Amino acid sequence: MRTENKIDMKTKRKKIESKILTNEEKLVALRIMTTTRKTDYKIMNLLKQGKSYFHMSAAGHEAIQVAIGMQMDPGVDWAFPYYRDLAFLLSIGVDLNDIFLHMLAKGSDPMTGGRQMPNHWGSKKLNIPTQSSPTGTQFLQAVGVALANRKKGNDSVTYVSSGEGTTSEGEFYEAINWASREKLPVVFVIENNKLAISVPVESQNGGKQNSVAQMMSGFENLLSVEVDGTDFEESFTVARKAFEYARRGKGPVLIEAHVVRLASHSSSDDQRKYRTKESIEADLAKDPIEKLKKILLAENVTDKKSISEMEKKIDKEINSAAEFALQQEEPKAETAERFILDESGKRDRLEYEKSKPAGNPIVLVDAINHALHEELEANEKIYMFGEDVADKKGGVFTSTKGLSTKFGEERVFNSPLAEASIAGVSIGMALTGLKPCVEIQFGDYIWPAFMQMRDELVTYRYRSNNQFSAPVVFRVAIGGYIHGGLFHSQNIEGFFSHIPGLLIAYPSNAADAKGLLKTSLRLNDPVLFLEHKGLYRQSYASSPEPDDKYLLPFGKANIVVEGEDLSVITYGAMVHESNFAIRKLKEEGYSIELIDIRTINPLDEKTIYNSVKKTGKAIVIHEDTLTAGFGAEITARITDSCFQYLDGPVKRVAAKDAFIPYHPNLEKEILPNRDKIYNELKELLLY
Ligand SMILES: Cc1ncc(C[n+]2csc(CCOP(=O)(O)OP(=O)(O)O)c2C)c(N)n1
Repeated sequence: MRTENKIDMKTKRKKIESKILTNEEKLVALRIMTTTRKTDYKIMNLLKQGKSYFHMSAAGHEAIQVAIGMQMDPGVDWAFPYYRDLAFLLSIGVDLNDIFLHMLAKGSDPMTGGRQMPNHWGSKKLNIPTQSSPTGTQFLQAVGVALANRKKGNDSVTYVSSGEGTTSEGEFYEAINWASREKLPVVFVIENNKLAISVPVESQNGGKQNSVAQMMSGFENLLSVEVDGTDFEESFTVARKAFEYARRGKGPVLIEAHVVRLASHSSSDDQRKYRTKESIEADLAKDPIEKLKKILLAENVTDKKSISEMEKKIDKEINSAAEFALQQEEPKAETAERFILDESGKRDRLEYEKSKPAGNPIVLVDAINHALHEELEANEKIYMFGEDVADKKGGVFTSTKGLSTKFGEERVFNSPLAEASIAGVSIGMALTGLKPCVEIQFGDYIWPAFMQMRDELVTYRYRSNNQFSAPVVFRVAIGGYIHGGLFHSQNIEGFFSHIPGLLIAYPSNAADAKGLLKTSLRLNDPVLFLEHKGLYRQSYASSPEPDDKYLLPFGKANIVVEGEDLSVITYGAMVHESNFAIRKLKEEGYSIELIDIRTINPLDEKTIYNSVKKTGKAIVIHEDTLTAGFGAEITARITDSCFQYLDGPVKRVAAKDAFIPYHPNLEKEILPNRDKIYNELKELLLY
């Protein structure tokens, strides 16, 4: 249902340009703030009646939120509000019905379809990517959105908010750093209520007088300001200046709005357990709604009777929105697994293997480089960034050589040395419809990006009920045998294979690498593309180059060698090590089938099972450590599906459960190799 909360945009723009806040705007603000407070009360009542399970209140934060909302151009600007931002949402036109549908987790909840807890806001039409729960991940995505909009030539500002506790997260600094380095129009608003659940700001923040704004004052281009966020007029003035600064292209803004927390942290919390009565009462005396009412009465902008009439009207609107939502259907159980991946069918519609790789022999790293050249040429939405990827270096392994020279540094550029930034910014860019392809220089250093990948990248489609998605391609150099221990040799697929919603490729040769990377760049899902450093220039991993149309499907294994006695299931560098062992055993009269799975998600179970049913024996081989490696998964599935065909135990060969040391004598002890594989194969053959 429509409310009168939203101010007419044309009027709003005109008024903002004039310097004076009008009485009409002040009354609209009071109305939205009151609607917010009363909505919070209503939801708390529904919770007490057992009709909802969770709630977080905006009480005490309303004034700054409405002041910000009034500067926004809804549907043009982008917003990453946080869980307390109900007043912000109402001020940019989110419908009360939608708020209640979301808070009651109904099937038609337009924000998450009942998939997330309440207070996880989102709106496709208002450019609000459905938020998640980790505090602080939103900052870098906001930077990514701002970067994408600048690259697209869109004149829009991105708003992002959090509480002051969240500014202790490293990604906050990374986001301010990136936004400042490129003068991006991002308005960061920190709603400082002096508490992060129970932790007071003094225990949180090392800035002068615990001020976030002062702490960040060293960044060039960043306009950093503090404001009494309980004072609507003051907040409006600061917010207007902030948006003007950002819209004029001067850079990002950080507003630290001092607010009060008038309720417990959430409905699961009781602040009386850790706050004094005096502190709670002191906050109540600063109630932003009471403050604004007092001013409007003193200025004769309104009177008590009109306020009371307004409140009654709001009560009616809220009750009718709640009633409407209560009558709607609950989410259907059969939808619980939908939208983990893209369901548009695009993956099936691509034309695969139209030709056979028949060009000049090419090494794996050059095949990757050529795939990137071809796809950047074919699709202007692709943007490529990471550490050292731009020329003249062109990547520490030269996989991106020549790309920035050919396509310009607008499309291929160096990121700051910060993996969470690479991930978060790429996700933000993808949310706007661009297709980022990013490089993580070494798999060993992907971990700062892990939160963004596990909780953000892969959950966007699911958590927004298919409204937003982030189909970023992460190229990552991984693997040992290159004198890189301890920290340039890790395999990471075991960790990532556990994540739903992430496609994973791990090619073993140049042609597969080119075909799979080109496919990755055309899919609507996020992809982890693993590149083995030891294979980059290895002659036995080279192959005739496929042409520019060549796409390889995910989920199609390659039978490298056909055989009858035993099935070897492997991928990456182990395809070659296994093949050396298999050739030796062939000379001894054994016939062994070698399967390169090529992609970890999806896994081509059919090819594996057909092979095992034929040979009756299976061994799974990978370079990653043994315990909970991906081999354990393949082994379990074979046991599950082929048990009656097996003539022996399903065996595994993998790295020892250790770190990968530097010296070759030590490394050899830990990693699998052709000799170890030979011995294991022989043992299983003789079983
Ligand atoms: C990364 C992460 N760590 C911990 C939490 C649990 N958590 C949720 S809200 C919160 C406090 C946030 O405080 P602040 O940023 O000051 O915002 P406020 O709730 O006070 O508005 C915590 C610790 C979380 N959601 N995400």
